[in-house]
Formats: sequence, structure tokens, C-alpha cells
Amino acid sequence: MSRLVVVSNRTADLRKPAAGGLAVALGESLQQRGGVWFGWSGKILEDVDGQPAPEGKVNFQRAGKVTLATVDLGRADYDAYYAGYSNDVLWPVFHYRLDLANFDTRFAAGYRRVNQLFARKLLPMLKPDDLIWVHDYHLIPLAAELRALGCTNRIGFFLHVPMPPPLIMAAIPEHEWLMRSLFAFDVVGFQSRADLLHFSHYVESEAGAEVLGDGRFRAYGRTTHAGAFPIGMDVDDFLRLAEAKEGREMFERMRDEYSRRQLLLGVDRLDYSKGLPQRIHAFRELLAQYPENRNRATLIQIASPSREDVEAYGDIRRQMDSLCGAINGDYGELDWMPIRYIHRNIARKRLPGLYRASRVALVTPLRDGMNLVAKEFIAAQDPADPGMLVLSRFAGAAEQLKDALLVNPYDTQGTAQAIQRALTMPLEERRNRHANLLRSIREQNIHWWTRSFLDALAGAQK
Ligand code: ADQ
Repeated sequence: MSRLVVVSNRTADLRKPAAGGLAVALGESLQQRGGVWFGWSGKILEDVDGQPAPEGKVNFQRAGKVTLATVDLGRADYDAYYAGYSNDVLWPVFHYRLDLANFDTRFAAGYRRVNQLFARKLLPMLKPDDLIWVHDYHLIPLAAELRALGCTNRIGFFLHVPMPPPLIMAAIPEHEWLMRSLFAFDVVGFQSRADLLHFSHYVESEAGAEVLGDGRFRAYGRTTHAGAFPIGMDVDDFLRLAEAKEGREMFERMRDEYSRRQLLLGVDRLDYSKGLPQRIHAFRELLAQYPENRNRATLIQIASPSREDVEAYGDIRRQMDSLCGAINGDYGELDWMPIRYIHRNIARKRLPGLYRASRVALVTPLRDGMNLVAKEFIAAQDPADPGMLVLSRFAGAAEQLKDALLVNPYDTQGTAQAIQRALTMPLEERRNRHANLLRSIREQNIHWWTRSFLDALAGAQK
């Protein structure tokens, strides 16, 4: 079996057991095959006397059969590549938010510089038959930069965020360069069939691509395989977390505290793609239209701080503070508050208990590549008395989770109706829907995902 080289913006600390599902799954594949995980260390080298700090060396750490290799970034590179092009151009555009994108040409130059830096630092570590798996929108040009240095390895790319339709993509001044760069990979993976369709529309309409069948596309003088590989979760590992001491304690505490109430739950990063203000409006509509929920239903919304150095994130924060304050002021009672809004991180080991104690989960992004919270909620339920998932049709997860209550998050009334339906759904219907949902997340779990992507990469025709 070939060695695996994973490249992502950040690496995970594989010695910490509490890392997220993706880190665990990639860590497992790396341990099995042996390999390298390469990325930014998270450290920024500040300018010295107004001059950029000299380029740092690669830092190596061993964890079993895996080598973690990281580089530091200079201040200007970090600002342009990470805060700038990745988070202020690609993230908003890939989530269809042209209104929030900041097309500053200095960002694109820094993005390219860091991808070149990654290629230069990675190349000497590679063996001829290594499989290289690059993750996400931060690193779209990496294969092209590696090829320019003579790398002939198989290189795959997985896009964790949505692929927008061609005319949205075309708003990025460098769109042609980005799409051409994708063809330097041997396999390009998307979260959903809708994303794959957007890719194929783009390359056919903008680049006159030939569709060769078997998922192969020819354009820009190269052939690449493109496919949908919906990311899954590690269901059994999550259940183990639910059974652990903290998981059980959390569940019992929440169950006891809300024994006479209905608990609704939202768990997100505080990000404008997650549809949080729309969700609060829908919850307000629920209280207005179905008064039996007053003094009864409580929404716990956890929104962990994210990318606070980007301006749009300050706006969403202020908006949430004001919306949640208003609804609590208008509807709250001395012994009941409609919303508990928590703008802090919550430890992963407490999530399963919280999910299990909730009657309804609200996963209502305006756009989302997949959304793993939806899958984690299903995994954590008691099959004998499961809670119900209200899911945005604009999350990648909606292609697989047809038995959730699918909603349009822009439709406040429709979403409120779906929440009411979830709160009042008869036990048998909940059980049937949950059984189907659980089957789906078990079949296409995280191990299926890594296996199917790596099989496609190993088998890709050169
Ligand atoms: P994210 O946008 O970060 O990821 P998501 O898939 O919802 O979104 O969450 C990833 C992980 O973070 C989950 O395991 C979840 O439990 C955890 N998480 C989220 N909010 C949390 C909070 N407030 N507190 C604690 N943990 C929290 C990107 C894409 C997604 C895609 C993933 C994986 O935007 O669409 O599903 O990558 O491909």
C-alpha cells in the first residue's frame, strides 16, 4: 500500500484524543499506511523592524507511524493567504455570498505565495509512489505548484465547502486560474452531486471541457476525475463518547433540568453561512404562531467564536446578540427564557449528551458543504425515543438525509411550521425516520469516505 501524505491548512495534534472526526479519520488512515501530515503550524512570524521575518524551517514531530510536518507563516503571508483570500474571498463566494467578498488583488498574490511555499517545503519529503491528499479551499493551486517543481505523484483534492454555480464562481477575478489549477489534481472530490454538477457546468461552459465518462473531464490540456464523496462521521466512536462519563453526566443533567420542557438545539461556529439570524426569526415565529410553546420550548444555541479578525464575523455577532436579547425580552418569564445563547466553545465530549437530551435539532445553514452536526445529532439519539432533525435543504447533508424535515431557511413561516411538526411528531414516525437516517450515516461513514476517496485516487488513470 502506498504511503499517504495529507496536506491541509492546519494539521491536527494526533496525540490528543479529543480531536474532531476528520482529524481522527485522517489520523487513522495515516497510521495504517504510514505517512506525513503537512500544514501550517498556526504560528505567525511577526515582522522585525518593519521587515518580514525570514522564512522558517519545517518543524517535524513523530506520532507512531506518522510524521507531522509544519511551517510557520510570516505576518503578510498570513494576512493575505488566510485572513484575506481564503476567508474573505473564497469562503464567502463558495457560500454564494458575493456581497461579503473582498476582492483585494494583494490577497490573491499572498495566496499563491503560500501555496508555492507549501509546494517547496513538501517536495523534498515525498517518495515516488506516495499518494498525496490535499484538503480544502486554502490549497487549490497546490498541485499545480507541485507539478511546476516536477512532482509526478498522484494528487487528490477534496473540497469541504460547496462548489458554487459557474456564474457565481466567475465573479472571482482569478476564477480561471483556480479552475485550471484543479486540473493539476488526478482526482477532485466534492461533498454532493449538486457541487459536482456545478463543477461540470463550469468546465463545460467556461473551458469547453470534454466529458469523457467514468467521471473524467478533459480541459486545459489535462484530464482529471471528479466525483461526489459525501463526508461521513465515525458513528461508533461518537457513541463511545456518549457512553463515557462526561457524555452520560451531560445527558442526565440536561434531561433533569428540562424534564418539563421541550429542548431545541443549535450547534454551530458563529458564521454567516450557518443561517443563525434566520433560525432565531423562525423560532420567534414558532412562539408567535403556536403559543403552546411559550413557557415550554427552550432553544439552546451554541455558536462558537470563529475568524474574529474578519469584519463580516463581527456583524453577525452583533446581530445575534441583539436578536436573542429581543426575543428573551419580549417573551421571557421569570422562570423561563426562550433562548439560551452561548457564544463560547463547548468541549466535544459534552456534545453527545446535549444532542441526546434535545427533542429537536435545528441545522439550518443558508449554504453548507455537508454539516456534520446534523449527522452527529442522529448518531446520538436514543432509537426508542429519538429526537427529530430540522435540516436546511441547502446543506450538503440534505442529499443523504431525506428523512429529516427539510426546510428552506429563508422561509421563516415554513421553518416555524416544520419545527412545530418536529415537536409534535408521533413516536412511531420519529422511530421510522430515525432508523432510516441512522442507516444512512452508518453506511456512508467516515471510514467509507476515506476508503472511497483513496481508492479513487489510487485507481485514477494517469
Ligand atoms: P464546519 O463549517 O466547521 O466545517 P460542521 O460540519 O458543521 O462545520 O462541523 C464540523 C465539526 O465541528 C463537527 O464535528 C461539530 O461537532 C464541530 N462543531 C461545530 N460547532 C461547534 C461548537 N459550537 N462547539 C463544539 N463543536 C462544534 C466544514 C464545512 C462543512 C463540512 C465540514 C467537514 O463547512 O460543511 O461538513 O467542513 O467536511
